[in-house]
Amino acid sequence: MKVKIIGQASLPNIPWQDRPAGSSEVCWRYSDNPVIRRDALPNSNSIFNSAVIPFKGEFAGVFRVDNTVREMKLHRGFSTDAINWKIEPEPLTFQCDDAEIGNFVYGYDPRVVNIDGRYYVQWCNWYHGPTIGLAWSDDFQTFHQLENAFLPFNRNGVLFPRKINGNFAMLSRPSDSGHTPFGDIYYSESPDLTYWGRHRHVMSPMGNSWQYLKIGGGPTPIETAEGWLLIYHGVLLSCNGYVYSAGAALLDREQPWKVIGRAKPYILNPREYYECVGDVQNVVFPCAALCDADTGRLAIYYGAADTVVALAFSYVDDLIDLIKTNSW
Ligand code: BMA
Repeated sequence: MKVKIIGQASLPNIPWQDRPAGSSEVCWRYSDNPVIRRDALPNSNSIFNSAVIPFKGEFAGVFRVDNTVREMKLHRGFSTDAINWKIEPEPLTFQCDDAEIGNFVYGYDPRVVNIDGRYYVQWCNWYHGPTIGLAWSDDFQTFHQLENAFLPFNRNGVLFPRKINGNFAMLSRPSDSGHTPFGDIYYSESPDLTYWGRHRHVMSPMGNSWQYLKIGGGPTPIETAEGWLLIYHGVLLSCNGYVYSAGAALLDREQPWKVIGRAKPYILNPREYYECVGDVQNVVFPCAALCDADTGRLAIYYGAADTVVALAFSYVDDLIDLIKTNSW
């Protein structure tokens, strides 16, 4: 391993398969995808765009479950190997001091991060429109909901795993109330997770590419000596609708709104059957990545076709090499 990974623990039990012989792909898929099927719960229509995290030597996660009423809920789950998951049939509930904020209408696309030993969930939360919901838990049992980070309309809230400039830091993607046909990634800071400011522009879509229409942050950024490794999604509009792919970028460690590099090719795009066929065709949507600091192995969890959760592997070194050698 060449690049030093910072602030991540050893994760010897990270799920892993070697890159298939003869493959030159920067990301390669788990051979038994999808890892979570759409009917993993008795009343699930689909389970996708979900977040997992190391927890007490094993793994925990927050899952997007759209039920057979087509309500969008968040469910907690646990796993010993991060591949076989026990997802709780009942949706997650949040303790909240403010009944208006705690009135859960819908939630989707969760991310989970550990900051100083506390778990924080970020999700797209309805409050007169989609915005960024936040909650914390010390034990994955009781979840305390905080104020929404921003006004509607916003999606893809992604906290950094440590404070930056003494503040909590988050990426987000201001949007509109519908299937937003635009979108840049922004950066914001907060001293207390209630009041957000120091808003900075991070990056815009890139014309004439897989991400020309809109982009949004994905898994929790991974700190390396070279910068924050950000995996994100990007969208193009074809004559057959939106196509969601994933890419990689490197952001400055202390000023993450400064982009050091941005790989030109996507790292993952919809091409397997379960990515191309489902409730929404042609979607790969990463929301979490496990990382082993010793080897640089990455296990990337992504929603496929808005229907199932799939898993792909890569190396931190390989993504950073790609960013450095083939960048915009
Ligand atoms: C986005 C979000 C995601 C979804 C994607 C593709 O706007 O709603 O949850 O995966 O569209 O439908």
